[in-house]
Amino acid sequence: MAIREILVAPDPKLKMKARRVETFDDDLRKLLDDMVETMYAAKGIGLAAPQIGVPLRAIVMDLARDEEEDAAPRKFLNPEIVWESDEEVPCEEGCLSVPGQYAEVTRPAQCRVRYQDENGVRHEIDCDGLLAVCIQHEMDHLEGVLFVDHLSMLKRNMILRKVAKARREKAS
Ligand code: GNR
Ligand code: NI
Repeated sequence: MAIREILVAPDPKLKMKARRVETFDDDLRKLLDDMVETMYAAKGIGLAAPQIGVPLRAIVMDLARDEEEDAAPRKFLNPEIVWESDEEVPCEEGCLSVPGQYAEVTRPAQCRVRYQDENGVRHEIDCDGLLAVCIQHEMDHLEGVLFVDHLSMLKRNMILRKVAKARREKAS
């Protein structure tokens, strides 16, 4: 396993549409292991492959990663939203690719997601609460969309400027 570098906005690779996973082999499972390790190292609750520069429709998630022993990483390949609620809820979101910045995003409160696991087996799950928020946030990454793209241009630019400034200060 290896910790990979997480790309930070405005990296153009974060804007690309990811392609479907077609081959469920050891290379894919190794990628997913690296994603899980990278997510834990960064203290995130989810990570999408494009965030480490891999343009594949692959997501890992662990909403309960506070207790080390209870580590229960979930893996979602080729996820598709097959239903979403009319009801929407606001949630304060952050993103490992937009470090240190948080803003309220409104999304459907519940959704049903069809996906494949790391062996290619198909599943469907009903999501609500933080799981619904996180899976929609991760699926956005597969379309090249960041949470800041859901905000007004004013708020988005303010956040992206802060990220760029923090980055310049870190580099110097
Ligand atoms: O770690 C993360 N926390 C989070 C909090 C609220 C809404 C979404 C997220 S996902 C984020 C990790 C990340 O950037 N995944 O793409
Ligand atoms: Ni993110």
